[in-house]
Amino acid sequence: MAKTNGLSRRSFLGTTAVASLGALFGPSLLGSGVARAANGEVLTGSHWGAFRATVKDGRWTSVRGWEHDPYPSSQLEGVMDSVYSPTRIKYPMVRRAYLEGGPGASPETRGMDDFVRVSWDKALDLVANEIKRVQKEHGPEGLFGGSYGWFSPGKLHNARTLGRRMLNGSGGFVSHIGDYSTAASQVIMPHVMGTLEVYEQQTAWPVVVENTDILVIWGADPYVTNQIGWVIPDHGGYKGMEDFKKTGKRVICIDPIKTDTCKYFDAELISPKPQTDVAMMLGMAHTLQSEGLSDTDFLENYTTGFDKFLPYLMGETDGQPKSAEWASEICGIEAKLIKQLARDFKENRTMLSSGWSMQRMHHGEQAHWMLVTLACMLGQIGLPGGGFGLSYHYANGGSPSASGPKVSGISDGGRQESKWASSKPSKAATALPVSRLVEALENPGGEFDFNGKRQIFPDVRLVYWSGGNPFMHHQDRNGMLKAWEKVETFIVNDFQWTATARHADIVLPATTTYERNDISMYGDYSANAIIAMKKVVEPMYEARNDFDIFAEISERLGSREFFDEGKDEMAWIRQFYKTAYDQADSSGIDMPDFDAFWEKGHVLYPITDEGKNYVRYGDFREDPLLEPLGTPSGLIEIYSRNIEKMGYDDCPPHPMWMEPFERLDGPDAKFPLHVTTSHPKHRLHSQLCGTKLREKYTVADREPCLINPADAKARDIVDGDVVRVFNDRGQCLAGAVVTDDIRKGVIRVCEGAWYDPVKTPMGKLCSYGDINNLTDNRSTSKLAQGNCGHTAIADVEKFKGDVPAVTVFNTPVNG
Ligand SMILES: Nc1nc2c(c(=O)[nH]1)N[C@H]1C(S)=C(S)[C@@H](COP(=O)(O)OP(=O)(O)OC[C@H]3O[C@@H](n4cnc5c(=O)[nH]c(N)nc54)[C@H](O)[C@@H]3O)O[C@H]1N2
Ligand SMILES: Nc1nc2c(c(=O)[nH]1)N[C@H]1C(S)=C(S)[C@@H](COP(=O)(O)OP(=O)(O)OC[C@H]3O[C@@H](n4cnc5c(=O)[nH]c(N)nc54)[C@H](O)[C@@H]3O)O[C@H]1N2
Ligand SMILES: [Mo]
Repeated sequence: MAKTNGLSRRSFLGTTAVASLGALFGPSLLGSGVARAANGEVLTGSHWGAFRATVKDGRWTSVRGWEHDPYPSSQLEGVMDSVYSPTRIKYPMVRRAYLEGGPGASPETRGMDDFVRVSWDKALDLVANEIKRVQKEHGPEGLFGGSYGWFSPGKLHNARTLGRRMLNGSGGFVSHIGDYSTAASQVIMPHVMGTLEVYEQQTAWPVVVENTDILVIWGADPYVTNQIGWVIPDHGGYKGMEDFKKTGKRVICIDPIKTDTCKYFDAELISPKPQTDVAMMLGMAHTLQSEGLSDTDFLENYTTGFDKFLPYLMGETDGQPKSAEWASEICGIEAKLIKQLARDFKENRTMLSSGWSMQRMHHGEQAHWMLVTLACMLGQIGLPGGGFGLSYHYANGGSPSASGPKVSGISDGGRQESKWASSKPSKAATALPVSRLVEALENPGGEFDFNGKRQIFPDVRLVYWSGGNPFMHHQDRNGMLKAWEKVETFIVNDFQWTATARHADIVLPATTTYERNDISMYGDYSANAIIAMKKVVEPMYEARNDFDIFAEISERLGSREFFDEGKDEMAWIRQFYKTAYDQADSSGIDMPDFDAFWEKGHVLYPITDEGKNYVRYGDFREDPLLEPLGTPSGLIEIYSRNIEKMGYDDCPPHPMWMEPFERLDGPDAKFPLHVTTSHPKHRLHSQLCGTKLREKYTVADREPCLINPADAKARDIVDGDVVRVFNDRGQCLAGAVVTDDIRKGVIRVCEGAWYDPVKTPMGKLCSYGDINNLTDNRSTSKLAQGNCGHTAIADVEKFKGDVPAVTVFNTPVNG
């Protein structure tokens, strides 16, 4: 898509002027919602892409994708709207009960109390004094500062790292390990493949387009999820998909839902029962083996432990061959089709690409382990366009890489040994597997397993969150709320009144990405540009940058020098650029100096031939001895001795079908429908939920609930009805979308809808559609301790009685 660059030098001058005025006077003088008059277009970046923002009289008025972006996200309109959303937090706020009663005051009324506006000084004093108190009384284990979440992609204004830096400079804190995205796979894959696998570059799209005969998209919706990047996405995955589509080659989607991706490719759709993919893969593996189609050469030369897996596959260990017929009973796909797919995959160059939903489930470790095992039996790993890929759907995996240098970013400062040593020593874990915080609150001092280690839960009293939304992202909202009562003080930095902010004791208003200057890479995998993330408008209301908030707190804790090293925003940005500039210099790449870069707004690197021709595991295939994997054996581990040694009852040493604690039609299933909690097309989790993008998708003012016509009819539900989705853990309302796009027996309510609790005659429920009211806090297994966001069964009914209003998009009282 050719676009012209309509940017004049003049408009850049205009925006630079705004930036430097901001730097001179700071937010206090230019804030209060009155941005300096600026006319022109600013290039900046976000999780949704790079874009040009038009500013008129200090107000951001329109947005368009960067001309180098082949596929700008349709969410950009919402990004602009988020700055002006009525959900913005305007001032520092303290929960009244907390302000009056201090730490631990009536924790059970969090989320219901009103807030009191306080001055920045008062708020920062409260925060600093409380950090001091908790660190003194309880040591580092008393304070959780992990702050998981999708904060801004800028290298400086990284709310999570800045928060940790502030805490590292004082008496220490408990952090977290892993993430909600790939918790199970990122722990099992290093045992199997020697790498994280989920965050690695994929065989490049041009190679796939040329060589792949069958593209399998297994439990993924790349057309939707590639909109987003951890840094600024380049959207090269869309170009790859477009080119593949043009070849007319076969695409198969294995998904309970006819996804946008499936529709885009006009792909064959195979819809197994959710959570049964491992059984289906075993059925294919059994077919390959019994029909003499397994690639014995590949298994022999590149893998270890197939001999230990085989007796399980053939039923010699448990009397149950994992035949296609056996699999069919579990997954609901005809045995004939399972067998035919196995043969087709063998006969054709097949790319088994998989998303991550299948590992965000109970026993999620097994899914990708079994996918790898199947790929080994097919023997195409390391061949152009063959094998498996776990990141084609994320951040545009497979978008060919450039080889330019990368900018660095702010660090968390590491442990300040002198400060940490002076605080109370503790035997508790210094970092929790990220989704285990609630368990830690429930069971302080209790033991838990994690990837071969036995550890102790810390006794957390204070939780500080900046850059994430745990009252959206964590499972089992009601259980979580109960556990949270143990928290004496809950501090949140955010720019909007999320459920997390509403449940906090102290709320500090942060700026959005677009109200400050920053720098970042373009393309998570391609890394083909550096973008100057210029400030678009001045901070609204009393919002401050997280950097300045933490610097002020550090000042009060006596560690400001450590925190900011005496540098301001632009000095840090210059420093990050310099790391790239210096590398470029030594590798002979021509890069502009900082001022020229800042004025132009970006540096683009050319994509290399190496990048375009990249084949994942090509080197390993060529020479497994010279290019061994990072596993103990140097080979792909179908059987892991390390996992065997751990002896976990919920994670055996080779992949196995294991019943999740609940599933559709599973043994003792208490509810008749599976709930899938996909990532939303028009949001990034909960981000942009408070914007006008809602007009595009809400039904009866609520989050949509996809339901099959047969399931709807049986419940007398019609399109547009307000429905109640419920199970034993919780309930929420949603708006019914009756559609053949979803398999019978499955409903979909996307994650990320804002939690809006109300009391009704039916009990407490979320009136907007936060599906984590229905999910479960249990972990995937002792190995990875990942979250099970996609394991939930429930029922649905038409909502009777007075429909409660949705209030979560208004600011709270006094907010
Ligand atoms: N049931 C179920 N649950 C799930 C999932 C699922 O599939 N099913 N998916 C899981 C996954 S994969 C993930 S990654 C998580 C996502 O969980 P989160 O990353 O917590 O979700 P976001 O909605 O992106 O929340 C980011 C928050 O950071 C704030 N923020 C953004 N920029 C800044 C900033 O500069 N400063 C400050 N202070 N705040 C900022 C935003 O306003 C927002 O409130 O959810 C998980 N939860
Ligand atoms: N637009 C948008 N893009 C995003 C995000 C977002 O919030 N919005 N979030 C980003 C983040 S943080 C992450 S981690 C990734 C998430 O990427 P994924 O984890 O891959 O995304 P999900 O939406 O959870 O699931 C993908 C697909 O799996 C299907 N599925 C669910 N259960 C099963 C099952 O049991 N078997 C099979 N075969 N399929 C199943 C769903 O119907 C869905 O189409 O997306 C990233 N991209
Ligand atoms: Mo994620």
